Amino acid sequence: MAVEPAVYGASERPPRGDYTRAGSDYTCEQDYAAYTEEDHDTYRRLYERQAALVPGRACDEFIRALPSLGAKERIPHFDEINARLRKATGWEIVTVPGLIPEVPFFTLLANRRFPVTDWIRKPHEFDYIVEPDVFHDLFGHVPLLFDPVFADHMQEYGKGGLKAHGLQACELLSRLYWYTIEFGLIAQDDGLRAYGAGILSSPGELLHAVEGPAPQRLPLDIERVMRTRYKIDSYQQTYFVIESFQELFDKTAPDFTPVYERVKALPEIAAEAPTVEAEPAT
Ligand code: HBI
Ligand code: FE
Repeated sequence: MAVEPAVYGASERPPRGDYTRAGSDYTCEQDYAAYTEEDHDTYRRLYERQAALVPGRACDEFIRALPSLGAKERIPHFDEINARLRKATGWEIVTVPGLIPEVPFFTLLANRRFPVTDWIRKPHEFDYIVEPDVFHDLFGHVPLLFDPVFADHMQEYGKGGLKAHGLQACELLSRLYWYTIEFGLIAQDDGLRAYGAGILSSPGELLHAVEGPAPQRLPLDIERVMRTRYKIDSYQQTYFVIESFQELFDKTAPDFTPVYERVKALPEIAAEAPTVEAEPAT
């Protein structure tokens, strides 16, 4: 059954990927035969570059689980990753043609199924790509699904997404996703580390986020995050830092219904807003 591609953020372009392959839940088969030698070479080069940068910059849980992705010199078969992932945390990855709408996306997460795009960027897009491809989805997101606490958090996020949809609060919840699962930082014993997939799959953003002088790094505050807009076409100027995945799990466990009501009544904060907001004159 053919389905409509998702509309992502403010982007006006139609997403790439062949959505005629997708079933009603937006999943399809990994089209392994469609990969060319150039595609495998792109994956190998992306993996090699990024694997060299993650020591000392990615969180311990990520570093430990990275080998579980398997093949580095070619695009892995998702089935092979699933044999290990199911055993570790009961999660599995499923193939999607690209970005999918919020409700099917949240439904997959709520069922411990993580959607992974199967196509890979072209060589001229090696350094920058707007939409997630198989390298971002696998290298960025899948290692942490091997961590039990993070894995449970992702499922709760999916359930929360379905609830937020009914409350017209998906935009607020997607900011939480953005500033944690995509661009989150974690303070570990030996220093600041990245756990967000958007950081971990980008060489430039990894250096900028973890050790760059420019961005502001704030402790995770759910309401502050939900008020903060984000930019999809530049490095982040604001990151939110957690102390542990348990903190992330605990802070996102409460019912957000009253939080959404409070946040909707408050002004938005720009992506680059300074930490200290101007005090009203008294
Ligand atoms: N679809 N394949 C895919 N991957 C995503 O990360 C994704 C998506 N659809 C919606 C979506 N993310 C966002 O709405 C998140 O903010 C929840
Ligand atoms: Fe992502």
